[in-house]
Amino acid sequence: QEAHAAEMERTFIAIKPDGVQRGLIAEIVSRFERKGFKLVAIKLVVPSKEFAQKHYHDLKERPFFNGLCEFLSSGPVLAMVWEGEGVIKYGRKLIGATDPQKSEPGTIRGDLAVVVGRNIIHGSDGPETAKDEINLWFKPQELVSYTSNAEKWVY
Ligand code: 3AN
Repeated sequence: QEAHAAEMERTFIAIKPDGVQRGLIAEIVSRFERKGFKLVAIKLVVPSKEFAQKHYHDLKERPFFNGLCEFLSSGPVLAMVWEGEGVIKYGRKLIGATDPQKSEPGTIRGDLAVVVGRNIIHGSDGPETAKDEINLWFKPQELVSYTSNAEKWVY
């Protein structure tokens, strides 16, 4: 299984200030862990507003852009990189629909959030954004390569 380990898919996941303040870090991290995905980077940061604008640059024409960037930079964010087969798409599935009113029960937003402006978590929406967001939030040396003992039982 070593052969595909090097090119395993990665995604950027962030617990936003509301999720951190509500004490949901362990709950959310544990859902990704239990699934069988592997944590390769993690840090707690308070992003500047400029940094938040970079992160959400795709949404700059939307009416909620300013409020969203104010919010993301209002407190600590738990930034992470998770690795695993299909982790980008399946990570989005674990997270649930953007609007928590439409997220299914069993998903992170379905179980833990109520309104779209406070939907507690971000996940990259495709391979290109995953790459860009990982590069924006992390230096290459912050991504940790290691063999997890669970891997041979997950794959
Ligand atoms: P997702 O986070 O599910 O990928 P996006 O990329 O459409 O959804 O939106 C990014 C973030 O913008 C959402 N997580 C949410 O916090 C915020 N957002 C999206 N739509 C709205 C809205 N109608 N009003 C307020 N905030 C919104």
